Amino acid sequence: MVARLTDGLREESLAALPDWRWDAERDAITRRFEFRDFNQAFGFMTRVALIAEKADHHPEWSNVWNKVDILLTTHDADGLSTRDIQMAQAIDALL
Ligand code: HBI
Repeated sequence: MVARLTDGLREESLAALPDWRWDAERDAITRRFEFRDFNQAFGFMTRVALIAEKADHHPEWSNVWNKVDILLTTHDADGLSTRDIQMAQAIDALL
């Protein structure tokens, strides 16, 4: 069972993830990605999917043409956990 991040740890973690926003209602982090076209966006989603499978930690996401919106939260913690922070870092490293 992974623990939900405390307010302090969340603020500290988000300081290192400046492109992500905290969704207080969901206790989740979100980011919008924009690519040249659908092909680039879908290629990105494919790479994220492989990381998610390997980490056994899956995003909530949507795609409209060249835009991909990702939300990360941990069902098992009923909120934000270190698994979401690690996943956000891994996703940003794909760019
Ligand atoms: N993905 N975002 C997210 N949160 C989880 O808690 C989670 C998951 N993917 C798989 C997973 N948990 C499994 O470990 C549990 O459902 C058993």
